[in-house]
Amino acid sequence: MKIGITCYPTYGGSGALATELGIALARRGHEIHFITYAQPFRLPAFLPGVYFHEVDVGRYPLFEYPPYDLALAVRMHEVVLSHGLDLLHCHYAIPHATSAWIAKEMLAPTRPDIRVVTTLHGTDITIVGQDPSFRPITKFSIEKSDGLTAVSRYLQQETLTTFGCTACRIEVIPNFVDQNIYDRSLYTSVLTQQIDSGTRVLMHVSNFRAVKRVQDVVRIFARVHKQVPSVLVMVGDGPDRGMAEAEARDLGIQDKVFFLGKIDAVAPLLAGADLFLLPSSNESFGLSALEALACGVPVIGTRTGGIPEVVRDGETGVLCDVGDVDAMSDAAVKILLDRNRWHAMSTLAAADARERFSLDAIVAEYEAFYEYTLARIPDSDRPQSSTLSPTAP
Ligand code: GMT
Repeated sequence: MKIGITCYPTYGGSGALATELGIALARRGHEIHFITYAQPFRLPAFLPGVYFHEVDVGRYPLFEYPPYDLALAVRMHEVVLSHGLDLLHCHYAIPHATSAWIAKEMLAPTRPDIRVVTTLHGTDITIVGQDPSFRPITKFSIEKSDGLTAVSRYLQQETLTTFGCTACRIEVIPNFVDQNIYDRSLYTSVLTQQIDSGTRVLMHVSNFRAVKRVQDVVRIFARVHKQVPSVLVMVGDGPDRGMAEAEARDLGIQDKVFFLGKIDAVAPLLAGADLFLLPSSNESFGLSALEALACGVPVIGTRTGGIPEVVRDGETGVLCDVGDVDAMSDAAVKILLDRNRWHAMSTLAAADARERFSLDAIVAEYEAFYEYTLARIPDSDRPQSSTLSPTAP
């Protein structure tokens, strides 16, 4: 198949997943065209069968807000025609699914067979999609997609209930992890040069947005550090980094908290971690938690959204209520002080990630979903009342 993939190219779970999906599909013989405003951060310079088409918004003094969604639709239209794409796969509904719908309308006379698949990732439904400025267009765009997937059962249900599209068919295809990269045994910890062997490493990786509650990460660590010699490694950057740095200073632990900034390859870092902290207020899936589990790092997190579908509470990590910093730090201390329990959790975490979220199995699910979507009846033959597919494979 020839597939166009549109995602946010910057740091973030949806962009990471979309890029790794494209790379895996290319390895399986498909031709992949990334269509976005910058080279996706996890895409190496050149890979056979993978192409990158930059969306140039252009500048005009009248445009206080340059219309990226229109420029994207035009680029999608052009790439479909010039490369004969079969399908456009949009990751994150806004504005990608809207642009794809515009491109599809433009393509109707020449390529009525083009299909649009949209993967819902999280805040496109739970936050941005609920904003009154975007809600109607989010609902419209997802209903106009030929195929819809969500990364967790939680997100599937959330979409159905919050948008009230009870007839929508949304296939759950969970995120995956590449065990050839996320494997503790592949790396000698890059952290050991800086950290004593008896010191435990707690880690957090995110885009430091409000939903991640990065101050809670620092507060949990502060309590753990009082009882267990440890450091906190913070990977990533974003709007709340300053608040997290200030919290570390206020708590007098700034010399134990390392802010590393944005790092492309997190697996070598995760491989040196003892615990991963994810105290988010909501999380449709928690790809960073899955990457940690695959590296044998138990997760201390919140019992919210799709996290319980990824982390087995009590087995591969411990989940607590949002904001319950005491419970999360208590759980962390107990695991860190009991090496047998840590080893058991670490081993199970890696095995469970491998078994339930393997790249090969989940990429094959996407392939099957593409084939199913391409084989469906054309729009023109579809009954007016049914905007979305009744059943998927
Ligand atoms: O930054 C992103 O990539 C999107 C981001 C979001 O805010 O929607 O992440 C979402 O998609 C990831 C990949 O599917 C999930 O692992 C994250 O849980 C999800 N984030 C939230 O739901 C907050």
